Amino acid sequence: MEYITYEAEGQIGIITINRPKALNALNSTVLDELDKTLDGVDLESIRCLILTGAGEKSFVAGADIGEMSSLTKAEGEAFGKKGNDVFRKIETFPIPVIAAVNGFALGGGCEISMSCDIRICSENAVFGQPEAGLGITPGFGGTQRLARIVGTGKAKEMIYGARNIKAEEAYRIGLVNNVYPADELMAAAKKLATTIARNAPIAVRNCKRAINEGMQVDMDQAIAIEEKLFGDCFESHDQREGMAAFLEKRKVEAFLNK
Ligand code: DAK
Repeated sequence: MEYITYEAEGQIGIITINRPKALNALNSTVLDELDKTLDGVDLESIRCLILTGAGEKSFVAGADIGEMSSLTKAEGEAFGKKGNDVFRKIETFPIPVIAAVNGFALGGGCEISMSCDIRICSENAVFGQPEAGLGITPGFGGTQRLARIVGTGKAKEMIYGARNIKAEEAYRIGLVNNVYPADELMAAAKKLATTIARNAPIAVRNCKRAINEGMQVDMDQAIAIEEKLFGDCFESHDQREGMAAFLEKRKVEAFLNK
């Protein structure tokens, strides 16, 4: 791969967008490689993913403006679909994905972080949707996900005004869960991923589905979704072991993802 690196560290997979000369901007090749990388994750052994950007300055500075500048309407739509498909793949990926935002997260960069389950960032992170200043709308789900995460008022202020925000404000409005000194970010991401990976994998996957799918429907349907996913955990090795360990006042021996 030219622009993506993938490493497995125990039960954690780390995907790095590695195009630092363009501040990790997303061109078609980056999107294709990201798609292939996700397809290649070994879901038997990996229980949580971390997505980050190479270098100290930028997570992802957006979709590639050079590549987009001369697109026709049809090509623009196709580029938008390519990005949206990959971002939905992240959002619906069976295991949790943590965005470790190490600098600029602008346009498509903010959008890809929002397709992850959890965002944490470095103190030098900057978030924003600058598209209105470039003559376009956000095209990788920004109008939808930002409004859902921070509320419509804040999302509209940021998107209409093409206003970037710094890490502290992103924390205050709930766009990120925590802010760390830059040199502590990856350790914090790995610690969080390890905490998640320690829990029963089928349960964690079902929790992700319950939250994501339940948030799209009314409460009656949402509760029905939860019921199904709750029921699905039973008769599994991990449910039996988790409950037996509690009743026998011992630690869980191992969750086996079955
Ligand atoms: N695209 C391409 N190259 C980029 C880039 C980007 N988004 N961001 C930075 N670069 C490149 C710069 O051109 C420069 O390259 P060289 O000149 O060295 O060759 C290199 O990265 C370093 O950038 P700077 O020299 O500008 O670095 P600074 O520290 O001075 O500034 C910056 C950093 C992040 C503030 C600045 O680079 C910047 O403003 N970048 C653009 C940020 C931005 O506007 N991002 C949003 C892009 S729009 C759609 C699908 C998707 C989208 C829309 C529609 N459909 C088709 C439906 C998404 C749109 C976007 O994401």
